Amino acid sequence: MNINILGIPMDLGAGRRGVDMGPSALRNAQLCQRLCELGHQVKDLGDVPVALPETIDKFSGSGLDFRDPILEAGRATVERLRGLPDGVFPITIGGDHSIAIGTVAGNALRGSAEGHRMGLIWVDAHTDFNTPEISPSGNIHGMPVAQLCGLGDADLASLAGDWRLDPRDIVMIGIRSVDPKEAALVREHGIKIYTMKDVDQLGMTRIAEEALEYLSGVDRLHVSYDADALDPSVTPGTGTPIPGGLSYREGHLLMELLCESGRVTSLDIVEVNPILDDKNKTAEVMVAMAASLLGLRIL
Ligand code: 6HN
Ligand code: MN
Ligand code: MN
Ligand code: MN
Repeated sequence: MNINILGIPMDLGAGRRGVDMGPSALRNAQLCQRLCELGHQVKDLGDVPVALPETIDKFSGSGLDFRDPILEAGRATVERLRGLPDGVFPITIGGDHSIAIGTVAGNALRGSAEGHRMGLIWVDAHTDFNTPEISPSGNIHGMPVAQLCGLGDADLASLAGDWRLDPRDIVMIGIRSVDPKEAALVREHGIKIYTMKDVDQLGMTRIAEEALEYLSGVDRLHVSYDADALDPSVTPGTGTPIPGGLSYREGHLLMELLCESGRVTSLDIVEVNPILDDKNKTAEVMVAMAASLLGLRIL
């Protein structure tokens, strides 16, 4: 397979600094080499330009912190992804989770002016379904899924042109921290959610099977993998760690089963924060997760 890596060194959507160094940490953890060893052709496209917080006005534009520079990086992300040739599998590496507004939009619009029917598998401790009105933190990394569905800030939503993600084409896995108003909004939109309780009770095999069946009608499938989906003992280097997360094996098993399905068409790896990490352990774990999603069956 032809894999293209695109870095988005973004920390403007998060409450803590340092996640902008995620792309470096993931490259340092041999992302390209690991995928090459699996027999893929891998090309690193470098990074999308992202403004430095020290050089800009936090309150520019809409009143949402750093909305304008996040919008600008989102536009650049959409342009880079849209222009990729058919058959390329993009891996976008963050950066905080606000980058997913641009990555999902860009992948949905690739090779189709009106946009594909895109399925989204959101692997995260959080549902990231806040809007500016209900967000307790005001941080845009807590809002990308709502934005993709057309809620919230109109300019961020229009990164995808007229295309919108259908809430019924979303499956979330690993969820264990949702803000009260966010929970009501998620319920109202009928998003399919597997909490950690579901992971405990049903097991990851059944969840992966159900998720793929549930998304059987989509023609593109994007996986957005937040490092905080995993337990903080596995991925300590992340800005909003929540205890009681996926084990190392549960995280891998999900990737292995998605790999086996042959249906995934793009991937994000986000929220790796080297400042908070232990000797780049989190980046190494997330590289291993990507390798499981893109592994070849050898046994
Ligand atoms: N992430 N729900 C919290 C907020 O600030 O809206 C946390 C969001 C975390 C976002 O980890 O990608
Ligand atoms: Mn997230
Ligand atoms: Mn299509
Ligand atoms: Mn999260």
